[in-house]
Amino acid sequence: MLTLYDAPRCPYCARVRIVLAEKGVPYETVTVDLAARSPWLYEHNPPEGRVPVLEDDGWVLPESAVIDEYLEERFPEPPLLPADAADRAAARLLVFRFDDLGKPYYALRRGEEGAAARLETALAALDLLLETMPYLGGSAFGLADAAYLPWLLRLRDLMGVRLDAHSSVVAWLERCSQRPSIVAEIETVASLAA
Ligand SMILES: N[C@@H](CCC(=O)N[C@@H](CS)C(=O)NCC(=O)O)C(=O)O
Repeated sequence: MLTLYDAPRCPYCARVRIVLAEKGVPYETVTVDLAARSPWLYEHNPPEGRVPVLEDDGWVLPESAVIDEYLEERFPEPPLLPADAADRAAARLLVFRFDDLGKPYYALRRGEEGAAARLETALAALDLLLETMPYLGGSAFGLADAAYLPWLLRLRDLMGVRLDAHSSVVAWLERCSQRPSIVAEIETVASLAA
């Protein structure tokens, strides 16, 4: 049995929740209070004791991007990486370079000067990419989409960032929002705002 050490408000956890839902894998959730984390978490994901952490029959794995790759290999159906090697590499490159969006996102949250402009640049780059393909993973929804969507949902629904200037990003969000895995995340984000 899989156990996910999870925090609803954590977008990195959301990456893993989306992949588990897409693959229809049953799992147990341990909801972590980020303000009062257990010694177990610090022991298994040192030094910061961060979530998400996945436990698979006693074997423990941290880091959302690595967990998602593990889930892809452990539960190959439905595939969330493209069949073609170059396309797979392109999807992985996007996940690897997530901080191009993540850094301005967290800078904006901290209220840093210039962060909004840097975020716009990152969104414009995503928009350009999504002009050429329906999903960040290429022709089908995949790990790269799961890796970015949680932040886009939080920008739109919690931080009030207008995405209208990036029409391909908006269309992609709408496309992804048809999926039960993303509907569940939209509900989770709404519950955070409440
Ligand atoms: N690189 C990690 C980042 C995980 C992360 O930053 N999780 C946050 C919650 S969103 C956390 O546990 N923060 C607690 C802390 O840093 O002390 C991943 O991709 O899993």
